[in-house]
Amino acid sequence: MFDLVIRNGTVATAADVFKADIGIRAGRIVQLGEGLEKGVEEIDATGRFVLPGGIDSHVHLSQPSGDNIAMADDFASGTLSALFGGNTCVLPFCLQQKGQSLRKAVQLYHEEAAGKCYTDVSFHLIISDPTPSVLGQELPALVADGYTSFKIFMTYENLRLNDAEILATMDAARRTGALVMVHCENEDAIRYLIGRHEEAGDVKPKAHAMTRPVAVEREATHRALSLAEIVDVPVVIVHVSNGQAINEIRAARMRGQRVVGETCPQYLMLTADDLDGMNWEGAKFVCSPPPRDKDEQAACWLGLQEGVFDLYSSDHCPFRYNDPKGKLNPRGRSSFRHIPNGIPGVETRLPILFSEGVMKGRITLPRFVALTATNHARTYGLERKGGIAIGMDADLAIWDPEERRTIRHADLHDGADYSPYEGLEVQGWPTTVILGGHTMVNEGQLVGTPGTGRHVARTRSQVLP
Ligand code: DUC
Ligand code: ZN
Ligand code: ZN
Repeated sequence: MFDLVIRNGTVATAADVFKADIGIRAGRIVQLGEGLEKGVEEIDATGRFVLPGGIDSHVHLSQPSGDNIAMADDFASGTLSALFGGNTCVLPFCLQQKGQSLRKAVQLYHEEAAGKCYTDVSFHLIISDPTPSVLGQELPALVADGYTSFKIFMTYENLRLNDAEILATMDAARRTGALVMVHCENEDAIRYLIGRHEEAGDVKPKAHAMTRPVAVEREATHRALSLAEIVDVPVVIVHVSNGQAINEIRAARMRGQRVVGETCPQYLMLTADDLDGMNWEGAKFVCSPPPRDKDEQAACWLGLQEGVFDLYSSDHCPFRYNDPKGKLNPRGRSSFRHIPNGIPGVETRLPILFSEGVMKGRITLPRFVALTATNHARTYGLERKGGIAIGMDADLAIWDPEERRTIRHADLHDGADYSPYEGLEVQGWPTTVILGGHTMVNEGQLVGTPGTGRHVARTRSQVLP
């Protein structure tokens, strides 16, 4: 007897598409085949696709974001939104504040997440203060405990590392077997351009994009890849927005480097012109790197098709728009510099790629699964996740490829008050979502409870030698 059987669906993995029933017991997939015997619970997936639950390996939840600014999602609303968007696991960041111990930061995030999650979660670290004790003692211990990846920044005054610090941090990753993710933008170049725009009195949201042009990202991408080559360590280049940065990744790979590229929906769907809205509405699209133009969108699509990108993540980093602690905070109303950086998107990530990618014939269904689940599991060491096979966790999303929706924030579940994709028409939506064998969303209705999702310790990245 199975706990749950999903019948008559079209199953897709990163390798194949096939018809099969799925038998689930004790939270795992235990049988694939035709005409499976009865389950305590049964789901008829006729006419539906059964896919591995989405894994979004780049989200920000409950992250401190500066004085009097509040992120719009905590672990409850953020993972609920992820769940309704077809995800069963998200990887948020655990931010080390300057002077703070990494271990302490991890503890605080665990306290913040406990009992609230609707999907599984697994923390990346953010290292902002790479002292000898952080790199020599705390990091190796945390990696051994399953926090096997961390992000570093080349921008933001209180987060950026200089080249010496980047080298030391990459070297620590090499020694401990952690995977480094790099935010590539040149802080000094941005500061210079901000000064020029402010002098000229240009402080509107669009100036955010103008002060972070492609060259800012290309230079930093080149430098990050060069430093990784010197240390001899693989890296993830996160949230890549344009063709020149893509070419840097291609060139590094041609030299034999191991590089994982990540892009996000905003670089496929938005442009810098979106930051130009009336009444400061452009603030809704302020994120870093900024959206570019149609040609750069095309370059990012090509990157997804040809394999420069292994990862497609949301970079969900939500702030409310009409809120004194959000985009329209008092200082944010006066200059682009003070508009909090980031946009929501954890719930719309998968429907956008399914509709614009699979339904429009740009990518195949197996490529969709690879980009949205399987590669995230392999890159970040999530065992038993990201696939449909015997022994894997029963983390599944059942998609109706016929369902047409117009994206409206009113229908989404995050804590923001807008969607950057308001009005976008999509075809295909995840209607039923299963986490560890528990039906969490059934035909669009929430049936699961908070706390069903747990923190998952990770093993070494498969990208590492
Ligand atoms: N980088 C991110 O990855 N997310 C939001 C803001 C940023 O700069
Ligand atoms: Zn970043
Ligand atoms: Zn991010």
